Amino acid sequence: MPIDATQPYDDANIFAKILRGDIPAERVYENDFALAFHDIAPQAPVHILVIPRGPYVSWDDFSARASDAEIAGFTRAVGHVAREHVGPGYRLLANTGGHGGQEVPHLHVHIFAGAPLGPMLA
Ligand code: DGP
Repeated sequence: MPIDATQPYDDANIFAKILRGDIPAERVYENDFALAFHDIAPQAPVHILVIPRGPYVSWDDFSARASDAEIAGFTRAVGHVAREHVGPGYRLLANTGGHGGQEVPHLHVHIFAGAPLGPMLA
């Protein structure tokens, strides 16, 4: 069920539980500000999610409230995964809010790769 991305952050969400280590995830990379792990229901041969460690619902929330260090650390984590774990070529996607189809209310960037991905929107 898509979420309302304007809601306050709720740390009961599944990605907050992964960050706390309450539930497992197949971790790919982490730094001080971000964590990358495999999506539980991959939609491409390689499907990795990158999330900030901080409590942000969406990209607009993150860009408004996060520190420069958090933004840099998160962006560098996406780049690291793109360089080291996928290729040749990849797609980044951040579903946001109800119209964007976001289901987990913690900012996440999908990285799809591992095969030609076809057109963006069906
Ligand atoms: P979105 O629709 O953009 O909010 O995508 C949420 C993604 O999160 C979806 O592709 C499936 C993935 N996901 C949901 N629950 C879990 C989980 O418990 N573990 C992992 N690794 N991925 C999950």
